[in-house]
Amino acid sequence: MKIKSCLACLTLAGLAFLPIHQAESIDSTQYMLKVRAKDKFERSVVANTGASIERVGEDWVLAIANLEEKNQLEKLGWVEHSSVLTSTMDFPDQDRDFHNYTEVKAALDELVNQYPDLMRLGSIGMTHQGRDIWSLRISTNPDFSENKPAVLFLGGHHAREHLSVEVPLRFVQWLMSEYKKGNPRAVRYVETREIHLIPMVNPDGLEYDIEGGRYKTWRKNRRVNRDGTYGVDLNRNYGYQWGTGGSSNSPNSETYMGPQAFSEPETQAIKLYIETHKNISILLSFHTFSELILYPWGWSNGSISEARDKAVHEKMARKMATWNKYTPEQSSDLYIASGDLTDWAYGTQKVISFTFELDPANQWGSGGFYPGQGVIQGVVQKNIEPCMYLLEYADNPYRSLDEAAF
Ligand code: 0X9
Ligand code: ZN
Repeated sequence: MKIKSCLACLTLAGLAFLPIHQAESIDSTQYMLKVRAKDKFERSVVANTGASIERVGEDWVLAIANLEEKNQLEKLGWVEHSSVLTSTMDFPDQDRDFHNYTEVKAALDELVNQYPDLMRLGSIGMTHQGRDIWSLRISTNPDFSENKPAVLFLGGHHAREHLSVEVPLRFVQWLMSEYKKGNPRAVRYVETREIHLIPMVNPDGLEYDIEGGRYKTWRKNRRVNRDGTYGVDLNRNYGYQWGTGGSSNSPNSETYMGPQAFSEPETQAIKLYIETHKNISILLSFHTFSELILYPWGWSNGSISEARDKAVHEKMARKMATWNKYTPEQSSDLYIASGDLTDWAYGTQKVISFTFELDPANQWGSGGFYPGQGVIQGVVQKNIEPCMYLLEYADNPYRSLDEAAF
């Protein structure tokens, strides 16, 4: 303790004698900037500040800059987004078992390294702040999609719902470790199914939620809205019955639907992914919390009109609830909300679609969005069988029905 504070004194004393410009240059903060620059001339202006251009878009660039370079670009009025580029965005120490953005990528890389013949990792799009949205596809024939029944598991639409990232990621890790051990079911699913994982749909929001080592209860992404507020609710931005209820057109709102359907790079990426992987027959989108299994519709109190589709959602939800003990119900029984992923995926692509609201059941005493890392293992465990069940029926979800009734 004493030595540390003495060192601090010495450092401070030393700084006091540094010439001003040297003292300033000690600030090593780097910023990731999205800068408006429409052509090579404007890009050269950006480059001339000393900032490094990392990516070039149609009328913008992503650049990494120090404080001085950032100030210069801000004076020009060209900076659209700015965020501190730091590796210290991390969970508070007592929650370090949760995966931040970098750790999710490392976990996915690790899976690919372990099973290079079974996995393909790719970026399906880039967020407002320039983060890649990662997808992992597991298949014994990973270079040729569409030839096997597929299930898509997604997490992290909402920034503060950190368990929703852990469960799909750790389910896939568990499945692969069972595969390696020779568990016959795991082997069968890896060999006969395609398993798609997009564990963190909203990395900008998630990193913001944990920035500074203190949770912010952030929900949306990090779009800079027209009124200077931040964020669109990604689960209100999908383009099926968009904006018809249970969402807000006020940018400052927690459930802001966005300026138009699919205005956000994150929802566009998921849309394109599902549209281009026609073999996805079932999807499961993880959220927290309330311990529910939800299925369409969410935009309307009316139920799915196609009798077999209604029955298959109800049946599968009820069955999955026997394992995790969550409550199965139609989304709109919770509340009406339009523009969510599952309504769009079923409504336009006919994908059998579920939302899980993971643990805890309620806010009081159990931590709500922040239940602590101690619950991770148990929540993953109780959701393994529901995930396995979806893999089982991916070839033909209607197999789960007592067809005699139809
Ligand atoms: O409101 C949501 O997007 C989900 N709940 S959360 O607490 N995780 O935000 C529920 C989505 C269910 N869909 C509808 N009710 N439409
Ligand atoms: Zn959510």
